[in-house]
Amino acid sequence: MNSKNIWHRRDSAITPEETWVNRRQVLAGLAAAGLLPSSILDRALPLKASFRQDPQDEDGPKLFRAPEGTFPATRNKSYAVDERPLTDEKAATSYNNFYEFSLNKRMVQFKVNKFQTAPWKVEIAGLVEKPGIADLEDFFKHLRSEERIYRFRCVEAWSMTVPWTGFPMKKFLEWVAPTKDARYVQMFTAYRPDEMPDAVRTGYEFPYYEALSLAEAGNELSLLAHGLYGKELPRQNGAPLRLVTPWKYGLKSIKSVVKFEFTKEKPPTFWNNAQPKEYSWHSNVEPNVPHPRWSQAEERLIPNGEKVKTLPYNGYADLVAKLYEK
Ligand SMILES: Nc1nc2c(c(=O)[nH]1)N[C@H]1C(S)=C(S)[C@@H](COP(=O)(O)O)O[C@H]1N2
Ligand SMILES: [Mo]
Repeated sequence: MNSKNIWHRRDSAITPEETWVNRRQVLAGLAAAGLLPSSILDRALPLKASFRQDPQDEDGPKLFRAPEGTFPATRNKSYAVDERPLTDEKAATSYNNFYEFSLNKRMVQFKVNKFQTAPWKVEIAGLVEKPGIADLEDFFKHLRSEERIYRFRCVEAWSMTVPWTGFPMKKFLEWVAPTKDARYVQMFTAYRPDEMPDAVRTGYEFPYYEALSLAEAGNELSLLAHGLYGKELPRQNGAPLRLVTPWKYGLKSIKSVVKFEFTKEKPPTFWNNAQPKEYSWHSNVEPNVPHPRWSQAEERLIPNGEKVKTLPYNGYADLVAKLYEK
């Protein structure tokens, strides 16, 4: 175990996704903003400070609060992780990929401070019986929350083990009822450049978008999460509603979702569109399929950097392998 491994490494070394962007644009953007290199930032951050934002903070923008009585949700014991410890809450909420806010994982938690998550509306569109615009509160009226502990594996070969609270996506599908022609669901993240410091200047084309086949979305593992560690999701983790598909690389787990669109044709997805040779449409966790620039056989547990073997489908083969049998 090497405790220095994660926190003292240059973020650029573990953020391969960033390298495809026009580097000049990125660097110009950072220089314009007066930012220091990430290695210096890492050391400058107050490691012992409290990283959570208080959802009741009166001074900041309005934040979504789950209805009274939502937490603690019943823990679904079918989804536990026995072979490794739960990731420390502070680590899971202070080491984030959310490029609209910052390409620096340690900075996302601070750069979300202008992001308003209440009121939150969600558009349901396309090939569906109940199209329209729902208030996020409506989800809580129609769907029951539960807590599940999942492995979470980023394509960059680090991983966490975290307790999500959310709605099984299968129940969401039953509620909105895709028509018989629908085969996919595409999802979109909110796009608010005024509240998202890196949404424009880094050269990525936001909003972020992802998609699942309906068979994947209806699999028992797919979760629409609104909570983490028994509280509302912090904004850096995708408040107020984000997807979690634990057998896929983290990039599929789209954050801060504002739209679900049901389609017949296979929709494009953000990373597959940007770098098709590096990120497949499915992005399932496949330890035997190396990324073009690194191995996927092992992963580093956050925060201590302990190396463990990556499991096929991230340890969920018994539940999802059948989706991909030819
Ligand atoms: N909108 C949006 N969703 C996103 C991302 C992003 O940059 N923007 N990053 C993805 C990646 S690469 C990962 S690993 C996870 C990280 O989730 P976490 O910060 O809650 O651990 O969010 C995913 N969802
Ligand atoms: Mo990721």
